[in-house]
Amino acid sequence: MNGEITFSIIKPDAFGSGNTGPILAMIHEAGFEIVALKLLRMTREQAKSFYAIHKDRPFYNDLVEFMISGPVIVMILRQENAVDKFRKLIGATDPAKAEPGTVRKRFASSVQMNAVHGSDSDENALRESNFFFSEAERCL
Ligand code: FUP
Repeated sequence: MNGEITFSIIKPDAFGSGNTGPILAMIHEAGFEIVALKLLRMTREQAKSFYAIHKDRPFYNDLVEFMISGPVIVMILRQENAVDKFRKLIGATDPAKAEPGTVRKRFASSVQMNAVHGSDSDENALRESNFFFSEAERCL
């Protein structure tokens, strides 16, 4: 995975706790450039479709309800090897297993309320970016 973009969400828990500023600062300090960003509240249909890959998992319905429980910030970020570098910055899905200094270690409270999303492949980075942003909304 050595593409230049990744897609991220600051989830309702982190946005609602006022942690957007510190998280954006960590993203900036890690060398990412913001290519696109917006604040929105996902519809249930959007959240279901975004997480469709998990639709048969037992946590799917709760995850969808959580993701629509408040506003989120969606963004496209750029840096060399963006996907891998961003996954390293955010840490493990479960904050109890996340490395010290990662976003999830600092701001996540559970596997579900884990503060941020980061794409897991170049292919998904593209798919997820296209899900929320038109070409005209990107400052490439
Ligand atoms: P990640 O790629 O780190 O976001 O993690 P996954 O793709 O494994 O999971 C996607 C999302 O599902 C996670 F952000 C949180 C949620 N999830 C749960 O709510 N419960 C679980 O047991 C596993 C994942």
